[in-house]
Amino acid sequence: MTQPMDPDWLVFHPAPKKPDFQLPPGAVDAHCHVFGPSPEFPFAPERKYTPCNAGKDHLFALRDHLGFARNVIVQATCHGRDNRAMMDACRAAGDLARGVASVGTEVTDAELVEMHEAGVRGVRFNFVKRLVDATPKQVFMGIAERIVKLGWHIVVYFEAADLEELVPFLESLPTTIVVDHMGRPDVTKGTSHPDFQRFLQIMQDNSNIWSKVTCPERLSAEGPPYADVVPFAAEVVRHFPDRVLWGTDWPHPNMKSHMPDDGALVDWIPLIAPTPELQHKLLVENPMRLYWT
Ligand code: 0GY
Repeated sequence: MTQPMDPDWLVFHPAPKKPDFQLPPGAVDAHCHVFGPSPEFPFAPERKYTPCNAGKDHLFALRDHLGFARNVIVQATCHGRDNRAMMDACRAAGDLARGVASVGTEVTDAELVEMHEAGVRGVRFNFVKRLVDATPKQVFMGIAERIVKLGWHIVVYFEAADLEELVPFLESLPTTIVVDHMGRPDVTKGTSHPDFQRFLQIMQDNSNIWSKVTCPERLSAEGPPYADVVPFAAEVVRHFPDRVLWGTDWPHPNMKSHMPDDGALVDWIPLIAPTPELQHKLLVENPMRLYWT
């Protein structure tokens, strides 16, 4: 049965602009999702939101329109630990997509191998309370110990306020860690605020921690063109050019203020990575190293 989307759900932009910024050949959109389509891929009973359908065909059309070569498809919480829609999209894309899964302790080794064959190269540990029920850290640690054998990494999503409490856990994880959206800084506080400085220091202290410099539309207090987020992302790119990733976050779950134009988001990239060398690392070298080797 088709599941109707939440009444306040904002649907992805129907006709994004062609970006003015020309992406380098081989650029990777390293953070995006698929939603369903349901009923083929139903949303999970435990989900905290019901989105619109946003399937692989739309995603691939957007990839081509914006000028990306590849996608990294991150399992969205509306699908819980049912990774079928994400894996189906990865398989359909052939070598042009990789995936990040959500798994629980019930996952079998055979299922992990099947995911790897579909293109999965990481798991996501989500600590954002509005998106998921809490998972004990020892459960995450048990999963980490299993996926490390496949050469996978761990994507972590948390709110800035939770970083301090999470540091010992993050520092104990046995593989590469990728932090979603710079740990969601409060951009109204400025880059010199201790919270953001702590985040930079943690990256400085742990060479296995990467950051996605993503989601200006989510972090901005001002709205488009997201100038208030530029100093944060630019600082992370400047300090850690070999450990940053960029993605559209299409189809932009849970945006309430507005729906971004994905082409305008691409035009934001040269503001945070001002040289061709930084752009190449951010968009090609780094994601290729993490997902395609
Ligand atoms: C994002 C952000 C969000 C949602 C999810 O999996 C998800 O449901 O990631 C959010 O609501 O902040 O990265 O897409």
